[in-house]
Amino acid sequence: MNEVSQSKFLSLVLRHKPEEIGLVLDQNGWASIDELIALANARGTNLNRSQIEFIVENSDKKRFAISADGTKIRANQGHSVEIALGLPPQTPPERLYHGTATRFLGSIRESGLHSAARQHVHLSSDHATAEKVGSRHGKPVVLTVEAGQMARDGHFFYISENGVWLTEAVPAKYLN
Ligand code: HQG
Repeated sequence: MNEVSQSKFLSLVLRHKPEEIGLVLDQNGWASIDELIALANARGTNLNRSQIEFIVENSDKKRFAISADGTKIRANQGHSVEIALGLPPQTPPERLYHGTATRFLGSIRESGLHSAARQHVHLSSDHATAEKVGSRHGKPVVLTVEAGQMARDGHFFYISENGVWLTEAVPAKYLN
């Protein structure tokens, strides 16, 4: 398995389906690295400690983090499994961006942004990143989110360890 497939495998088991290999995440999303390697190897997925460290350090989006004591790993964001990242609420910049596909616009105008299968709506502080995220779904369009106003109105924002802004949902009135 190459580095990209290994990274996708880590996303699958650390964000969405740990049960697929029998892995258990703690309430903050951490998994034991030794256990992860043993379970992966047991089902024929080649993965070792140095490959994991390479992905954590070099993945383009810094998707994963290793705990301070070096024994555990978790995904920084993107979860569909219910875990608490334990991030403190942060004051967002006045505007944040969300990239989506043009075909979703009608529904988004009606019901705002919801997190679909994930735990949070993902927002970027820059337009270019949002455009890239949107193009994963089709013809991209970038929506501006009035994040400052949302925060003043009592909505919470968090920033993941890899710099993605997260919030539970964005009501349509804050979108441009
Ligand atoms: C859309 C990647 C219809 C939403 C990226 C999005 C990101 C609606 C899709 C991270 C809607 C969900 C997350 C509504 C939202 N009606 N469609 N009311 N509200 N949507 O993949 O933000 O490479 O769950 O616009 O970089 O695209 O995996 O979210 O198009 O940070 O690390 O529903 O995934 O990171 O799609 O991407 P997703 P996303 P990784």
